Amino acid sequence: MSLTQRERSVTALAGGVGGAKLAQGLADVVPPSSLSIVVNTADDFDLWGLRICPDLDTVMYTLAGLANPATGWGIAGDSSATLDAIARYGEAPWFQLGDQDFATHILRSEALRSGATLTEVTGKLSHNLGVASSILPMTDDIVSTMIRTPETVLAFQDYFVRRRQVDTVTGVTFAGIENASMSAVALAAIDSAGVIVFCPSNPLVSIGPILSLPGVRDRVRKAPGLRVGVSPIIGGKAIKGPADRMLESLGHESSAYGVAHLYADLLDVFVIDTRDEFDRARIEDLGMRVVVTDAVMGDRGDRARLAGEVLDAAGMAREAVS
Ligand code: FO1
Repeated sequence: MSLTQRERSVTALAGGVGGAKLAQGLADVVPPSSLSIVVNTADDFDLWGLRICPDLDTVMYTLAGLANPATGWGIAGDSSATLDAIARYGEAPWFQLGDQDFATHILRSEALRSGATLTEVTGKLSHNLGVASSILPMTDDIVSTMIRTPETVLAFQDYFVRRRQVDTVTGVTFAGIENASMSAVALAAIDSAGVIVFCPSNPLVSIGPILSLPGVRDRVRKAPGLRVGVSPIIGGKAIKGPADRMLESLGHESSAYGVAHLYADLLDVFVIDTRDEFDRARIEDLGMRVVVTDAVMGDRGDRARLAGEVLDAAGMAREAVS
């Protein structure tokens, strides 16, 4: 990869643990002033008067080197005295919030109540944790993912955490999206990026809300940067979470191809795992280049390696079109 390519600014679209892992890899190979991560906020919800932003916090803790390696979310070594005390009052502690994690929610909620935007609060919190790249909430408005099942409609974390993703998903909607707008800084990050990276996040409930904000899909499609996606599905299975079952129950293929198909109008390059190489031609027929590599991210070295390959792929694609 040429130096000029690497020096170009990179904007990643991310949500969930897979997104945070690649974001950390990118942070290891891209100068912080050149890296923005636009994060899904449609998983956010209120609990005990606090605003909880799981995807923002997962990215923030991961980039700060604080994330719990066992779960990918929460803070490593965090204790649960507060949650235990809440349970003593008879409240069911269905959502695991550690004591240190509570500090984030308390300070964020207070700042939001005082009139700060989520973008401002996230900037301050991540700066204080030593994160130099820009973590940008997709919007400062409230958008909430709703999951339709054969029986009912569930708020996202009721489906995801409280009910452990046991329900068949028959529909996904984003309440509030029509009146929401992408923040000005996130829009600018998309418009100015040399490379836009679609992290290996759930395409339906992590990247889906970002692209569903009014005008954003079109904006990404017309952005001057190269668009590179990384498949969150390997060998037909989600690396983590319910993306594979969700894809199927919503009528898509649970495969790298199925994800590429959802992004067919957007991507210049799609990065897939070696196990999916057999599908290369079918994905290329969707109109994108395919790069085959080891797409599983274990340790930090793996994340940086994959991030480097994503940027290399963008360089290759640009050379191919120029
Ligand atoms: N995920 C779980 O599966 N169970 C939890 O109890 C849980 C708590 C939690 C607390 C803070 C946080 O930032 C994330 C947390 N997550 C938990 C992860 C989160 O629900 C999901 O990773 C995302 O919303 C899906 O992208």
